[in-house]
Amino acid sequence: MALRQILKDGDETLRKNSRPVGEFDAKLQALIDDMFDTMYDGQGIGLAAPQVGILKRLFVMDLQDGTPPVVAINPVINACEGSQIGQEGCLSIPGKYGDVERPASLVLEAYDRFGQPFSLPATGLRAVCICHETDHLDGILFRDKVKGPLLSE
Ligand code: GNR
Ligand code: NI
Repeated sequence: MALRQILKDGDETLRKNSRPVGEFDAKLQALIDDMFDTMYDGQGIGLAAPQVGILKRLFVMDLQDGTPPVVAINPVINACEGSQIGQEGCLSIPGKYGDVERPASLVLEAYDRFGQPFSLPATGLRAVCICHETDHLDGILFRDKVKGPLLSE
C-alpha cells in the first residue's frame, strides 16, 4: 500500500497533455497499484495518472456499485451517443462540484494492466467517469466544462 500525493487545481502539471504508455513493466504495475490505493484513500471513483504527477495516458476507476475495478491504458472513447447532465466533483478540486454535460453512452477502448485490449460499453455514471478521467489526460478539468456555477460544499 502506497499513497501518492494528489495534485490540486492550480498545479500546472494538471494542464499538460499526457503521453501514451509504451511499456507494461513492473514500474507501471506499481503505479497502478498506488493509484488504486490513492483513489480509495480519497474516496474517489476514479483517478487519472496526471493527478499524481505522472503524465501517462492511464486511469483507474471503481464505481463501487458491484462492477469490477477498471484499469484503462491509452484509452479512446468511441461511439458517443446522446447526452446527460450530472453533478461532478474531482479529487484535484476538493470541496467543489457542478453540473457537466457528457454523452449518455459511449464505448471505451483501452488496454488493461497486462497490455490486453478491451472494449467496455458505458452509460450513466460509468460514462461520466470515463469522460472525466480521459479529460485529465488532455489537461482538462471538469470546472472548464461546468454549466452554471461551480458550487462549494
Ligand atoms: O471521485 C470522483 N467522483 C466523481 C463524481 C462525478 C463525476 C466524476 C467523478 S471522478 C472523481 C474522482 C476524480 O477526480 N477523478 O479524476
Ligand atoms: Ni478528477
